[in-house]
Amino acid sequence: MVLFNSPPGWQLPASRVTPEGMFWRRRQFMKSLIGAGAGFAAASAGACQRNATLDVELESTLGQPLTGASLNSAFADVGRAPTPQQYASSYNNFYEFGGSKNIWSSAQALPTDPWRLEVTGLVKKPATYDLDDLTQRFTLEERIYRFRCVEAWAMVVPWIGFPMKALMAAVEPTPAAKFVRFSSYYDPRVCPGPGLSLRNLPWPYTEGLTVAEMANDLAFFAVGVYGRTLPKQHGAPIRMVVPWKYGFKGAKSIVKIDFVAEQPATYWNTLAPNEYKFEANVEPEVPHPRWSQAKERLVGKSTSLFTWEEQPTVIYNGYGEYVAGLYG
Ligand SMILES: Nc1nc2c(c(=O)[nH]1)N[C@H]1C(S)=C(S)[C@@H](COP(=O)(O)O)O[C@H]1N2
Ligand SMILES: [Mo]
Repeated sequence: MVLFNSPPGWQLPASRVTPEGMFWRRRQFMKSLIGAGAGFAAASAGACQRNATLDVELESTLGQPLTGASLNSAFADVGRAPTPQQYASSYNNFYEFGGSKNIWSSAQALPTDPWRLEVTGLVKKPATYDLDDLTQRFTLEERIYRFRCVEAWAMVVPWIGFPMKALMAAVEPTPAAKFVRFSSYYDPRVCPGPGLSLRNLPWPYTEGLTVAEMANDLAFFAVGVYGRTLPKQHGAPIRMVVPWKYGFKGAKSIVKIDFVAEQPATYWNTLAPNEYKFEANVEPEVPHPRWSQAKERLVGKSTSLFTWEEQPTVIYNGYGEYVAGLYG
């Protein structure tokens, strides 16, 4: 069966498969595609557009309509069509719910209502937001962003949410705040993790930015995608989106945001510091220790069941005009 045209090199020998690499376990993924059925055949691209033939079970995970968010025209065109949602929302990384890409159904165990997001640390006005606050306290907008995983797959996603700097304005970081730590939901009774072979992982999943990065125009909190509230597999009810960085920087299902003075420890950087840098900007010239970053493979294509389209990787994932100044 030829669902994949896999270029040599990205089917890693099992001995070299590390946590982030585990999602290339292709068999498991192929099973998920077959399970999802014929709906994958006639995919149509487009923000806020869902396919009538979307798999029913997958469709039941896709969240509630989220209206009133207008498309920000500065982030409407990335030179590529949005990835059809049936691909983006069934091909995820969320290690709390399994080590494969096929976690969309197991992620439904994530309890999102009630939700508490605590913003604390070096701020003048600490705050706690509940589920309704996330969609009501800040002005929501839609932004179509490129997305690039460190493992070289890429997509284009119409997120709905608000700029991180709007939250910063609400909590007022003090001058002592230099970094921000984002912590994901974790409950060992709910999150089976990626499997028995990987124990003692540094849960909860944490990520971090500098305060300057967080204040950048691009840095975004998503509470929705494709016109609806975030599905659990994408990190409901709120996740980070920092499109000039590799995907692992975008912590999902955030419960805590801490403004701190020193660079915080983060999940992947703790596990494998030479492979997953704290900064983790998309840089085609800087190879991952185990593979090149010069090219990327686009997830989903309308003409076939599933194909990878290869494209050159772009510095800062195409967002240099916004962020290059941060790294002088
Ligand atoms: N809490 C949590 N956040 C996470 C991850 C995770 O395993 N747990 N995976 C990261 C990685 S490696 C990627 S590529 C993106 C994938 O986001 P998506 O599944 O919504 O496309 O989520 C990131 N955020
Ligand atoms: Mo990733």
